[in-house]
Order: sequence, then structure tokens, then C-alpha cells
Amino acid sequence: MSQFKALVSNIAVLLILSLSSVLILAHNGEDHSLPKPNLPAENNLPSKYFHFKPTRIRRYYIQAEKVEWNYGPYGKDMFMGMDFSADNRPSNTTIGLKYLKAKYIEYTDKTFSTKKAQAPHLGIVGPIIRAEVGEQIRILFKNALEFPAGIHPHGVHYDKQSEGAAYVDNDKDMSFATPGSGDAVAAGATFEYIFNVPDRAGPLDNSPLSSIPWMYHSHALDEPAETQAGLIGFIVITRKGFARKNGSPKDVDREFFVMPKIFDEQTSFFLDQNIQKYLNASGQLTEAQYKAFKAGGLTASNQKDSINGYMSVNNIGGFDMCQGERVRWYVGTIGNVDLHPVHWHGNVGLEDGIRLVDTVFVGPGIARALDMDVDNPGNWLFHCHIDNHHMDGMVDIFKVYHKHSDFCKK
Ligand SMILES: [Cu+2]
Repeated sequence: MSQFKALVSNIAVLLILSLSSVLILAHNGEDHSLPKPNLPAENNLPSKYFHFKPTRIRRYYIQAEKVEWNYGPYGKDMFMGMDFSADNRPSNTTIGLKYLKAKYIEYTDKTFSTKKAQAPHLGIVGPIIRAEVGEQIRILFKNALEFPAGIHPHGVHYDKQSEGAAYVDNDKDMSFATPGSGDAVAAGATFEYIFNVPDRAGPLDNSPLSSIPWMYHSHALDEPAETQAGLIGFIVITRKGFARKNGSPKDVDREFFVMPKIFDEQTSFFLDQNIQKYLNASGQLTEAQYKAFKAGGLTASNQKDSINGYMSVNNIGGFDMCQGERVRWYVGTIGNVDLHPVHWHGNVGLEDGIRLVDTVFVGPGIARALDMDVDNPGNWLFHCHIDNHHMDGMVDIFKVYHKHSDFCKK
């Protein structure tokens, strides 16, 4: 009998519990209103730097363009001295090494007719945007792509018009991209970005570094699709009084830029076009095959572990320097799980002016400087120290010529 009582009371407790949860649910269900956004429009007025008086204006003319990119222009894995792996060879189920990508390209003026020379080692990386502290950067950006794009800078100062990023940032219009701004520059359109370079964008007073790097990238309607397509670059801000005419620091012999990145071609804006161009050139794909490729059938072979868009030591002749020189490496990336400890053989350097290292760790959005007083001649490897990344292609060679070599006498 007592067991029966216990059962009844247990059932009663269960009933009360379930009834109360139904009541709680009913109560929660009554409130259908979303939390009110609190994004006062006056917050989007220009800040104190609006009255920033620049010592000089540096103008850039940068166009985003579609290019056919080759991750391995030498056609061989120059790290292992053999053919590229099957994932990187074209077949009817793999695209190979050539892809349609997007690239920021610098021109000499607003007619966008004459390209400016770019250091060959930069590869897919966009033009270096340079300024000295106190100056202002003005970029006339032209979007020659078929999708909206832009330039979102890190580190420098900008107002809402020049932020170059689309999101709901204003109660008033509640639009994703503010019309007329640089949030998302439409296909074929131009926009002038204005970036101020106050003290906060440059090296600290007590830092041994005369210049520091920041990233820039497209951040318009689909940031991953735009950056995986290739719209990424570096900004370098030089200490006041330390810049050459072209903006590079006077106290450094050479500068190199390193962007370790797994380009995810599955996420790129050009996925569809790449399937059509490289796997369906003669219309051979069935609808089912095409759908399978779109759904992820290419995912493994579409991950390109690269440095500046080159895999397995294919950026040949890019990283040349002389024994005895002061070399500044800038390392940075943008991406997904792009966590890369980049390791140099044979030489060490001062990381961000703080400590001597031979490995610099970066993640998406992070840019660091490594000052190397190059003392050890040789053809040296540098690579991501994560095993899979390194073995899948995130490796290159830098050449330190002997100080008495012909290369260094020039
Ligand atoms: Cu890595």
C-alpha cells in the first residue's frame, strides 16, 4: 500500500513539474517581440579624428579583378622534388592548381590603365598600402569583379563611410550595407576610402620597430567568399620621420611579406565558376555530379595550403637577401582555422621588437613583424610548423647570399 502511495505522489510530482514547464513555455511563447536594437544614429557621426590634419596624403588606385591563379607555377612540388599529390593534379574529380581567384591590383592613376610593379614574392597578396604616422591614405577603389567587394582596413582610423564592412550598424535604415558608403562597392563601381594614420596606428614610442603591419581585406556582403577568393593584403605604418619616399622604413635593408593560408576554394565566390571552367569545360558533368561537387565532393582537394598563394616552394626567386642585412619580415593572415606558426631555418629574428624567435605564430586578422639580422648564408626552408599544413604545401625557401657573392656586390 505504501508503494502505491509513493507511486501516486511521484506521478503527482511529475504532473506538477510538466504542468509548470508547459506554463513556463506558454509564458515565454507570449512574448514574440525581438529585443530592441540600441544603435543610436548619432554614434555613427565622424569621430575626433575627422579634424585630423594630415602631414601628407598618400593616394592609391586599387582595382579588384578576376585572375586565373596558379598555386604551383613550376608544375612540380619543389619542396620534395616530385610531382604534386593527386589532390593537386587536374583530373575529372579534382581541379588541380589553377583556379579563378580575385586579386587586388594597384594602378598608377585613376584611369586604371597602367599597373604598378609589385614585388614578385607577394603572389596573390594585394598591394602594400603604406603611410607614415601623421599622414592620410586615400584609396580610389574600383570593383571590376562581378560581386560586391571593398576594403576593410585594420589599425588605421576611419569613419563609418570608410569602414568597408557590411552589417546592420544603424537603427534608422536597418540596411545591411549603408547605401553610398564603402561597405559593399557594387560590381563596376568605385569608392574613395579615407584612412587617417594617427599615432595609434604606428609603432609605440619605446618600440625598436620603425614600422608595423596590419591586414586589410574585403568585408562586403560575404566576407569568407571574398577573402577565400583572394582579396587580402597588408598595410605598413612607419614611424614619423622614418619613411622613405615610397613609405618603406629607412633603417631596414629589405622587407618581405608572408601570408600563410589554407585557401578554401570550396568557400570561394568562384566555386561555381571553377567547377564549370575546369571540370565541365565540354559540358560533360551530369546534374548529379555537379550537385555533388557543389555539396562538398571537392572539399579535400579544394584546400590549398599555401604561402602568398604558392604551394610547395613555388615562389622561386622571391625571398633573396644578403648576409649582414637587416631584413624585416611581415607575417599575417585572414581566414578560417588559419592558425600558423611560421618557422625559419638557419636564422633568428626579433618578434614585434620583444624577443628573439625562429617561429612566429599568427591567426586570422593578426599581423606581426620579425626583424632578422641575417647572419647565416644558405638556401633555407621556412614553413608552417603544423605537420599537415607543412606537408600539404605551406613551405617555401629563402636565400641568404654570402656577403661577398655577386648578388650582394650590386
Ligand atoms: Cu599552418
